Order: sequence, then C-alpha cells, then structure tokens
Amino acid sequence: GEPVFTQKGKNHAVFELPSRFFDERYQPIGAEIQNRFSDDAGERIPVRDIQPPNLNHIGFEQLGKQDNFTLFIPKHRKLASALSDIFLKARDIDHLQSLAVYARDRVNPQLFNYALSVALLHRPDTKDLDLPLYIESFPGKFLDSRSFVQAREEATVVPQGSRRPIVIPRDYTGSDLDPEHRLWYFREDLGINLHHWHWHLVYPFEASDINIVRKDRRGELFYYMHQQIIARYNFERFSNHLSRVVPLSNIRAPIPEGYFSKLDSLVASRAWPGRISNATLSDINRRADEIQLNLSTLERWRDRFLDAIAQMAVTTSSGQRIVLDEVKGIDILGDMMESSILNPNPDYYGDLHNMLHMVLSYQHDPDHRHLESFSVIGESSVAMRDPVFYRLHQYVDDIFQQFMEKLTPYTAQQLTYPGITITGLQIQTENVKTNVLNTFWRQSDINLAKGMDFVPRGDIFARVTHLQHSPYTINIQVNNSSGASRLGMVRVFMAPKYDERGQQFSFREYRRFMIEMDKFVANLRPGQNTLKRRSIQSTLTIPYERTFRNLDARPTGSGEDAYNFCGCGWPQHMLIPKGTPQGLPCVLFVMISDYEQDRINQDLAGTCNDAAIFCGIRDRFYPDKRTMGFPFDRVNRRGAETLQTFLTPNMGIADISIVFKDYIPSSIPLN
Ligand code: CUO
Repeated sequence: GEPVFTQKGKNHAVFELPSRFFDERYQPIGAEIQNRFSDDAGERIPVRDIQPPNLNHIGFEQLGKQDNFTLFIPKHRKLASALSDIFLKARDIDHLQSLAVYARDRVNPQLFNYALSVALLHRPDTKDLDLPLYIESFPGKFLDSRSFVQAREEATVVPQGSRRPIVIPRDYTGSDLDPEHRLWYFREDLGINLHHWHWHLVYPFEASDINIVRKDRRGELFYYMHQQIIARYNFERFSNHLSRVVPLSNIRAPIPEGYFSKLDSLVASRAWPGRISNATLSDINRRADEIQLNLSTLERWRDRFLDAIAQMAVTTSSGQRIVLDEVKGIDILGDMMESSILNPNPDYYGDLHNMLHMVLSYQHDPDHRHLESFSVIGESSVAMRDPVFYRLHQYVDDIFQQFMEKLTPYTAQQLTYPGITITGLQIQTENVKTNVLNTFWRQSDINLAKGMDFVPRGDIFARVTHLQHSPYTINIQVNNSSGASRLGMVRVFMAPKYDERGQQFSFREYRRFMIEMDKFVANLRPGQNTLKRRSIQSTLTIPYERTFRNLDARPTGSGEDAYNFCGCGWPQHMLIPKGTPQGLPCVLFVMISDYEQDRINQDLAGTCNDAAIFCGIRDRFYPDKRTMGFPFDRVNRRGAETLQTFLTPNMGIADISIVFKDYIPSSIPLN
C-alpha cells in the first residue's frame, strides 16, 4: 500500500468521507463541507465505508476534546489501550484508515495521536510508515506559548516564502534568581524531550496486548535509561557549579524547586499549571480522574520494595517466590517500580514511580476544587522540563542501586580480555588541542504549520537555540598479543574528573556518574591496532537531522524520510555535556571486552539500530549480553577503590576537558 498517513506533495490532502462518517449535525450538509475542503486539495484520499465502531467508551464523555491526556493517569491508560486495540485489530490498512478517520474527531486529539502511534508502531503492515512528527503535531508541548501568537500574526500578514522564523528567546522560563534555571538548555531541550516521549511510546507500560509491553529487558532499560539521564544531569550541574541532585526521599518535606513551564496547551488554550517554591504534597482525591491516593500508600509501596531488595526476592500475586538474581533481578525490579503490567504483584508492590509523577503533577490542586489539570511532571513529553523530575528519578535510582550494590563485584579476571591491551587513548576535535572538546550554541528551526490552525496556511518556523559540540574522533591504540584476530566490544564512558567540592571520587560513588557515550564492535588484528571512532557514529544518539529534520535543507512536504520510526535516541547535539569556559576536567574511559562472550546472535538487517544503547533495537533483543551499564553496573572488587585501581589492561583512561564558548558560530562543521 500507499503511505496513507503522510501528507504528500506541496498541497494538503483531503479524505473523502462516507456520508455516515460525518457528525449527525453535519450529515445533511456533508457533501457541501466535503467540496469546500477539497477545492484546493492536491490529493483526495478515498476512505472505505465501514460500519462505524462504537466509541462511546472512549469518546469525549470519557475524556473531553480540550482535556489534557497523560498515561500516568490509570483512567487515561485504559482509554489508550482500548483505542489502540481497535486500531490494532483492523483487518488491513484501508480498514485502519477508515477507523482512524472516523475516530479522529470523536476522541481527544492527544489520546488519538498516542493510540494511533502505538498501532502504527506495532502492526506488521504499518511498520514502515512514517509517524506524524510529534513536535509538529503538538508544538505547544515544546515551545514558548508566546511564539504561537507571533506565528499567527506573521502567517496572517506575510505570504509564505517571505515569512521570518519566530525566534524563541534563549531562556524564557525563569531568571538567575533561581540557580536551577542554569540547566534550562538541558531540561527544555527539544531533542531530549522528544527522546523521552519516544522512549515511553516504544516501551509502553500498559497495553491491551501484553506482547506490546513485553519487550526484551524493558524493565532493565527503564532503570538504565533513567539512571543515565540522572548521570548526565549531574554532569551538567557540575558544568554549572551546582551540586548533584538531591533525591526526593521524603515526600512530606517542602520541595524548594518550583517550576513554571510557560507552555500552553494549544488544544485547550490553557496554560500548564506551575508549582511554587517550597510546595508540599498531599493526598490526592480527584473523582473526575478516578484517582484516590494517599501519600502513606506510596510509603508503604516503597517499604515493600525495599523489603524485596533486602530479601533479594519478590512474592508474586499467586504467592510464588522469585529470586532476584544478577541476570533478571534488575529487569523484574524495573517493571515493578515503574510499574508496568509485567509487575509480578501490583496489589502488593503498587505503582510507585508512576504515582510519584502523578502526586507531584497534582500538587497545586489535589482535590480538584480549582478544576485544574496536571502540571508538566505528569506527562512524558514535557516532564523532563521540571527540576523535580530529576529529584524523583534520583530517588528511584537510589532504590535500584540498593539492589545493584548487593550483587557480587566482578573479579579482575572477569573484567580482563586476555591478550588485549589498550596502550593509548586520545580524543581529537579538528583544529583544537588534543583531548579538548568544544561546546557552543546553535540555532535550528522547527516548522509550526501542521500543529496550528491558521489561515492562510503554509510553513512558519520557530527558531530555537540549543547546545552543540564540535564533532570529534576518539583514537584508541590497542595491542592484540593473542596471536589471532579478535572481535572486541568497545565501551566508551565519560565522567567529570572531580566531584562538586573538587575532590576525587571513590569508585563506589564514581560508577553512578559515568555517562555512556558509545558502544561498538571492533576487529582487532594481531599486533598493534588504532581504532578511530567519530562522534556522529555513536550508538547512543540519533543524528541531528532526525531531531530537526534538517528543515532548512528539505523542500517543504517532501516527507519521504523514514526518520520518525527511528525517533527514539539521545539527540546528537546533546551528546557532550556543556563544560565550562575555563574547561571542565573530565575522564574518558574505554573498555574492550570479548565480543564472542557479549554478542547476541540475531539478524539486524533493516531495523532502526543506530541508538541502541537507550532504545534497544526494534523487534530484536537488546544487542549486548552484559548487564546495562557494564562494567559500572556493580560496585568494585576489594582493592579497587578508585578508578585507577579498577582498571585492567583492556581498559584505558584519558584526562580530557570540555570548553564551553558562549557564542553562536556562523558556520558549524557537522561531520
Ligand atoms: Cu521517563 Cu518517570 O519515567 O519519566
């Protein structure tokens, strides 16, 4: 089939609806409406007439057209499951198209977008289609609300082609009075928020079909991806002279970090609620959302969780005991914590992480007396903007780490790769001193046209400022004395050299500050080898063009790229933390392990596999047998209390520094 969900050509396409698809009110004038909208259409898409599905249990009665939607609310999850189920069960693509067209104006638009995205991602016959670019559908979740007023004005007055981009101010959500505001470029980054939204779309925690949830090591990946976000956030904090994140260990204590997103829900023309400094949480009782939850319940779930870790075993709903071992333990705990429908005992261990998001998101209106909706921490595409996100996930990670710290440390022998020795390691940025990385600002454009209703139509761009680094190459010198060719799994990490007080880290602490940069397979010939690896090759990231879709270079509407399916992945422009003007001292770490022991045998042809570290590979196993984060997943063996003493011959470190320059270069080499 034809890619029915993408807009083709310069002009917009129009669906030709069967008359019974029109709302009752419009049915008598259906043909007239159809003609009015088809006049200037570049393409008419016939929609097969089907018996309309019953949407009463999903429609506006359940979730209003202008209401905000989030998976953190159990009721919303049920609606999403029910609607994606309808889409998933469609007999073929034409049937799916009819169902989608029919549902489009009868269910909440965010709910519709989510449910259709899940279906398109998981149906065998739609896997190769583009998803609508989320930021273009819902630009209000990513950009300053004032920019839309300006965009409407520009679009009304200026014809397409002569329109100027709306420049979004560099930091508009707070002032220097709030030290947390220094992290705006990370928390409010488009690519980071898109990655987080994509991740949760690819790894939903609930679905009517359990196989959509049961993806390889998804609980472990929930733990690891968020652990790495915290490690990266702390790296950025050190770059801005801030101490590490304080975990939200006590949900009764006031929360010093307030946040006001300045985002607008375009659908409802409502601002997202904010949270004042030193706010306190309370029990939630909101009948309209079908939520009643006490803080003491969260504390009880936490105690049971910690108890399971103390016993290194969980009890299932049917009373069975599952031991938490080194292989599956963290995966089970991840599903239990989030929690997903794979939680072995939801009544007992509860839904700790999701409900923490929810309690925080209703801080301003716990009993719904003000008829206010949830704040940004309650929705995955905007949650990372709020400083409290990091306090929540630091707390969650502290719990996971209680488990990781109980596992037996690796021996030196387990970490060694016999015959393989790293003899040298450098990082090279073009025209810059060896072992120095550069960061600076860059401006990129986003098209607002699809997500806004205005006449006359046509492209209108918002211009955002974001962090960017110069491309670099990592050079690794490796000696292979084994006498034969070997395959190595090269694992690249980086961390700040010192803690916030300028002290050296102990290994036990340091392992949690390591950010994974890249992981790849290398062929090691007998004798001396030099491995060269470029920053844009990183298997952590998706290319810049996939975040911004290279809008300056792409002709309007030529949406033939398969970018969005592979949309999950850390954005390349945020690979390197910001650093400091003086140069932030850091340590680069490389380990080469034996690929023959780490490999997963599977066919990777034709899949999105370029950002596997955080996102896995679609329809495949996670492509590394080791626990995620290896070799920093466990505490050190005795005698290896520092990073230096932890090293085995197949590991290497280099002192590097990250220099930030506060300017926007006029031209940027990207490769
Ligand atoms: Cu991604 Cu808490 O799981 O936001």
